[in-house]
Amino acid sequence: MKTDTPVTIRRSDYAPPTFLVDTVELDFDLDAASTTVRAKLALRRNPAAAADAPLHLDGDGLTLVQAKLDGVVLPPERLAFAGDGSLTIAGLLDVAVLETVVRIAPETNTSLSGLYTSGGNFYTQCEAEGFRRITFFPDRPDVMSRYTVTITADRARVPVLLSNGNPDGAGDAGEGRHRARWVDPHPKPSYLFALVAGDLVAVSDRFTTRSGRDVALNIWVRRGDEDRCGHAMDSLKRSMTWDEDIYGLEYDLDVFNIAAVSDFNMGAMENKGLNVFNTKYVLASQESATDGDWQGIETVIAHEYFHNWTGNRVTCRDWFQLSLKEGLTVFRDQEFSADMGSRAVKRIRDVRGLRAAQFPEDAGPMAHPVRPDSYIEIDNFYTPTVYQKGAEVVRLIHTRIGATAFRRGMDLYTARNDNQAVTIEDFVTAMQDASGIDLSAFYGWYDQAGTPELTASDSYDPATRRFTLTLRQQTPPTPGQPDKHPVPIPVAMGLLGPDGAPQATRLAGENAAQPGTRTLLLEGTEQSFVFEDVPAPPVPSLLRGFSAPVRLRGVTRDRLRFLAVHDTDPFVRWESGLQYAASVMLEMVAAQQRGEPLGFDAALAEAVANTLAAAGDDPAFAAEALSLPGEGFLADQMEIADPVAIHAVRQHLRAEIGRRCRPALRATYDALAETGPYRIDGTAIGRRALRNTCLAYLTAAGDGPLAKAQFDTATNMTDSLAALSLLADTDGAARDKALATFHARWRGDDLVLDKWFSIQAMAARPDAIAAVRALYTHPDFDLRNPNRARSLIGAFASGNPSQFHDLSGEGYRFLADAVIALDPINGSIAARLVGPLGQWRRQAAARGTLMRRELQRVLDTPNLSKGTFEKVSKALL
Ligand code: 0A1
Ligand code: ZN
Repeated sequence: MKTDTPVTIRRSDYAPPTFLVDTVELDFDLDAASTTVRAKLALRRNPAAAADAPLHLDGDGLTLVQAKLDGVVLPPERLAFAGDGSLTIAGLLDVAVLETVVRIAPETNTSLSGLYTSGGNFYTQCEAEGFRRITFFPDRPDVMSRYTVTITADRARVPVLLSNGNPDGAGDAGEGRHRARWVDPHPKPSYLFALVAGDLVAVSDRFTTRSGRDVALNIWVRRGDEDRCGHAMDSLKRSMTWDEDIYGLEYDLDVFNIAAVSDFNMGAMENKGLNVFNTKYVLASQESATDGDWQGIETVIAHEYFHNWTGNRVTCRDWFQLSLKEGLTVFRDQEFSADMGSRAVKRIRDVRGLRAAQFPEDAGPMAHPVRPDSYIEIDNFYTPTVYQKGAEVVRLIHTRIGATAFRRGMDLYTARNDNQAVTIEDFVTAMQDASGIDLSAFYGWYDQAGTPELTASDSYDPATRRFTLTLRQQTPPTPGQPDKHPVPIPVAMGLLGPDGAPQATRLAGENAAQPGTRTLLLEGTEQSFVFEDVPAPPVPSLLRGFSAPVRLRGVTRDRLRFLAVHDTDPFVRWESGLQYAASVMLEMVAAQQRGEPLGFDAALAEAVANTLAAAGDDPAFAAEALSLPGEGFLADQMEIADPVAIHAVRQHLRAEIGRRCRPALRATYDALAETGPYRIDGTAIGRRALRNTCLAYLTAAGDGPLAKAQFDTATNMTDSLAALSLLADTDGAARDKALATFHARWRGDDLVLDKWFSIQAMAARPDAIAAVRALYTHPDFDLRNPNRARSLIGAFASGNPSQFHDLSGEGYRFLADAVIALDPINGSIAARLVGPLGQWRRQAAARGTLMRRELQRVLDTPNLSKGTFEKVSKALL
């Protein structure tokens, strides 16, 4: 039996709130089984709303004990409850005070939205719509209020009581209980409310802002984790300095608290003055954290800190504007990380990530614009499109108007919109006003889904010495958007002479030639650019630095090889090598499908040899250049993917390159052996990355003992895990022993144990599905913990394509079983994990049918969460 079909919320239906809430007083009497929340709201009719409009309060799973309006208890007939738990009260004066008392049960809250417990401590998560699980409130971001919070709890079991803003007194509450008060002077939307309470310890430091404010910095963790917070604290201080230096933005409270929790749905949350973090993005030590973990911490700490201005001081009017804060804040954290390390390598990694997650999303059933038109469950729209593509769109504007005008635009944006809930128009307008450049065409990037395809063609006329470059764009249709319009595409480019030397460029109509990179702007469907005085047929280098999130077509293999060696732009050098390899590999996939021998393109071995020879200059870049296109990237290039053939080709190539380049790979591997103390700077990380890339090729070529030796002697998690993941793909005793050793050593550390689950889930062995099913019932597996659920279910479905797509359909069945089991526990995570089944249109019919059958089985499950319903029903359309 199907319950109510969930409602679709549309952007075009936006209506302002009927009442504003100027101040909120919250009083929590904390108890894991039954917490009492008293709320006092100072209400004021919104001048923008009708004079007789009723008050609408969201609520979800709340037990109402009492409601008083202007001091008088409201009789039940004044309270109109709706099926979704919300409450409407009519007949209010223009100014009113509402007091409510509700009960909630944090310890049975497995959704991790609202107030919940983890390891006996209390945490909240309110974005996007969790505050309504704490108290009755107009839970929408355009209602901004000043909060005062009082927390009372058992002193012995809950010694630490935290909320937003600045502390404002604490004291005894009798009967073994104590109390603390917090005042947040800044008005904020309810999604930024936070409470953290429990038996926690702080790692503390201080920061003095540019204008002299002394800020206490605290990172709150479980006892025993104190010695793993150093990197998070350093990253925080660097972020604070960077935002002052680059944007003139300072912190605005006396304390900045971060609390780490091991049960958390996402990476972290920017609650005003009290960020809550997944432990994964706080805790790190040499022994337990990989280089990826160190970098992830730096990025996420920066991201949440930067939200204090882009998100908190200036927030979103409604959830359709989510990218207003997320796209902009990702852009800011990307730039921060680029400034902290190698800009080129950072850009390569970000583009890799965009293509791995966002491009497929934009070509699948959940494709949506950066600013969506509708949603059923907003949790489903915290996506690579809203975050990463949103950041690319901000970058397009940055490229278009230049860094100086962009900074002026940011000043204007924050000054005009401070303490307001605004829209993407307010951002674009500020950038336009600051630059004097018409940016109206850029709304196409916000409102149109799908990845534009950019095709380049050119001709050279020796008689006139003219070179004509023609750029053409086209965006494929996406669900609900059959017809697409052209969008403005900045194409950063240069020309190389036949000898590979960079050439100055002069467009027809210009007086002088310009050296270096210049940016062409493709505005219509097709446009030709004529370059004058070109002495010989040049090779164009296009989309330098990945100047637009598009798929570039039409570059020949010869040119790719040429650009990979000669271009001045490191991104294009890397990209050309990657595209060359991808083109060769896709041809091999076709051969594999026809049952023909795979062969080998000697140019690939040559490229590897050249890269290794020059690797000393920039090992991090070399590691990127040596990494073959991933299986997902290749699948995304194919109309109908063939995950098994892709895997076979990639393995074959790795082994072949490993064999042909063995001496050079081995020499590099040996030369990069760690000698001095462990460091996590860019150079040290780059050296480890390159060394482990060499190890992967050598292992693929049959040098098994090397990985075992590295595993046995590694002194840091990066090297240990790199070796273990290679061993995990092999057969035999060494594999089992290494996995057992690793488990025995790390069984007490959740974050490392997640890696142990993931490595096995991603091992491309024929018994993978059975192994994953066995791990699902392992005593250390816990479906309720999002990190653990992702480490097994997500890692298998997204990180092991050849086994997930096994023709038996058992991989699909496992995923559907897990989603059905998880949905009633945590619908938000279940909806995220179900994603890979939605890609059935990109698989051959035999697989597609099996995938659809599992989607249907999920859809037929009674009481499915709104989020999972939305993902599955859209996938089946
Ligand atoms: N605003 C956070 C992301 C976030 C979103 C939802 C959450 O719970 C369902 C938690 C965090 C960020 O961008 O970091
Ligand atoms: Zn964010």
